[in-house]
Amino acid sequence: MLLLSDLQDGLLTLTINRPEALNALNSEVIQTLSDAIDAAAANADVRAIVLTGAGEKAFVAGADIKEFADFNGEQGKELAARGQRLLFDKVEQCRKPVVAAVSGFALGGGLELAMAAHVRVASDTARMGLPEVSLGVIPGYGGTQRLPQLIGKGKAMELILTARMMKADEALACGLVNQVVPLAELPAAAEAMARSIMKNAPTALATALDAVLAGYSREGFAAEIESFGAQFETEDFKEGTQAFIAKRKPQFPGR
Ligand code: DAK
Repeated sequence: MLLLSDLQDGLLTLTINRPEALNALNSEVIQTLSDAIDAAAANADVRAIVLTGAGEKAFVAGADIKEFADFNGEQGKELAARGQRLLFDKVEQCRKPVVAAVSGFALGGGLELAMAAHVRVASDTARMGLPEVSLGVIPGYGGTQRLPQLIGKGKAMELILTARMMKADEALACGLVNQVVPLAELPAAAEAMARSIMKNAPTALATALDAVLAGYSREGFAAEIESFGAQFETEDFKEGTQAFIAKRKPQFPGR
């Protein structure tokens, strides 16, 4: 099963279960998770959601590179738009609080998913980054928008342009995650965070979520989708993704 689901006393835990591929997001995972968020939103027994990845090595190591390596620009644009609508916006716009529990790698689409959640609790082993430009692509699931919203433009620029990974202490210091705990304590800490939110009035929580989101423009997301698709037409994209699959360093032809 690609997604494990467990409901206990109003708290739904959704676990992306593809540990052999470090829980990479292929289209099936995206659709399954999207359906699960819809079901949770409609289920009065669910008061909050914890979103996590199976195994300790990764929350989610990104979009499935093997799946999109041979896409053209139009397919890239369509998939970015579809993915944003199906999953990333749906998580962010969910009117029940969503807490991401992040252990190990949260890279690319994985970090974008964690950023779409409302609160992030990480283990001290977490490694986070947007490595897309090292693959010849750009963040396509809202990362160019949500990272600056969370940590500010300057630091977000640095992370996106260098493609480097951040450790948990740095992520905490810049506000990318809300709390860092030892790995063994992560499930309990994420649950405690969710339950401390869930004890509050559900209608007030839903309205507060809406009000916070109302302050952010949607224009940047549309621009990201356009630029993301265009990047799929470049030699840099072909080289970056092929190099990942062949497990070698890319040699970017550039312009
Ligand atoms: N996709 C597919 N498979 C992945 C993967 C990924 N993102 N990440 C890891 N895997 C697979 C590896 O290929 C390997 O599979 P086998 O070789 O065993 O078959 C298995 O998971 C274990 O990974 P490693 O052997 O590489 O494990 P290591 O401990 O050596 O390294 C690592 C861990 C996280 C440093 C490494 O796996 C890594 O660099 N992974 C890729 C990280 C990354 O660049 N993620 C993608 C970022 S770009 C799109 C919209 C948005 C996006 C894309 C498309 N469309 C709308 C089309 C966003 C793109 C991204 O997320």
